[in-house]
Amino acid sequence: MPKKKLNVGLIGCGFMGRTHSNAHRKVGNFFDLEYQPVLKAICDINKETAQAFAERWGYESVETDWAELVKRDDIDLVEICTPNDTHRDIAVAAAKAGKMILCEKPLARNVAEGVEMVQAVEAAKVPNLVSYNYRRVPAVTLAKNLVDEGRLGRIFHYRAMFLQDWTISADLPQGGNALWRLDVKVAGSGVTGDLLAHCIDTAIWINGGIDKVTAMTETFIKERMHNLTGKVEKVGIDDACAFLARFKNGSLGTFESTRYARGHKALYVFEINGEHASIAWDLHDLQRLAYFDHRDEGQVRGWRSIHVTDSDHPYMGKWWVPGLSIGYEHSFVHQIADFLEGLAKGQPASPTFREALETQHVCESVLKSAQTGAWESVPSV
Ligand code: SOE
Repeated sequence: MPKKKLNVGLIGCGFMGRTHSNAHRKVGNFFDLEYQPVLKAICDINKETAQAFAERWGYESVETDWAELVKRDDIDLVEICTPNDTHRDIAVAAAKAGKMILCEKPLARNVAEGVEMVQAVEAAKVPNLVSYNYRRVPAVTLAKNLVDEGRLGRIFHYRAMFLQDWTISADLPQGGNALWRLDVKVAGSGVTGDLLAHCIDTAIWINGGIDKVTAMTETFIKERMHNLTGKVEKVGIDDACAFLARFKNGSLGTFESTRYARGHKALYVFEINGEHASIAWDLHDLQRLAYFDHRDEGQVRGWRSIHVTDSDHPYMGKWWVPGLSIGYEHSFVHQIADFLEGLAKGQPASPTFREALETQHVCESVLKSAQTGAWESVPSV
């Protein structure tokens, strides 16, 4: 059967533009899907950048203005891989133009923008998805399945950390290409929106909603040169954030993120402790899931290290043969595979904009609590 074509218009030629483009190129080779993505147009404000990207990844055409791209009749799916301050405007325009949308995380800089985005996609009834890719690492999906099967029993604790060390130097400027994550006007927040958002998304997905949070944040380097103005300017982002959470299911959460953990480049870890069993996962060893089951026979009871590469593990039957690993990039392939499968079945892939708004609410409550010093209730979506 010939596949239906899904014409992709991707905006943003950075790191995320590459992960999404790579996923589109691979997905049809490994997953049996009704739809085949076609790399129709790539957009970047810099024409040379867009042209070089188009050549490397095989895009058919180039745009320098996202507003032109979202209007094109030959585009079905708009992918937003640009800095956070552009998400709302692109998504609202794309929804009005009737396009499906895949947006990089976090959904927006804040809840107000996120709400506008949810309203736009729901009014236009267009399929939409936010790219929280770590959900689709097979070991993380397995963790979710084990919890859903009830193997852990009642959950007592959920703890997660996302640690990096790339902004420790006081000489690092803020703003502009690659450094927009340090500019609060563009990013909306620091580690809370950039890194903890991943931890919160995974936590809500696996352990359910969060009721209340209490947080502390710190900005260690108070001023940095701004690349775009050439002036030394106040730093408005949170460099580090730690918060406590009470989940709706009665379990307790502890979350920490920083870009000042010397030696850690991208250490995302989480652990869940339940009545019968515990689970732990580590991005640096992403193919393994640690599992401890108290019901095992005493003499052999202990932490198992499950190598999540067997054909009956999530997604793994689509790849090589049991025992052979896949990695970070594949979480994006799985994401687009799920999106396309959802399209064929008329069932939205998760997290939709509305679901991702829940994470945005938690981030906003965390930042509020860091200012008020009080416990803050997380509003429901
Ligand atoms: C920041 O350095 C960053 O690239 C995040 O923006 C990504 O979401 C995370 O997956 C890796 O780190």
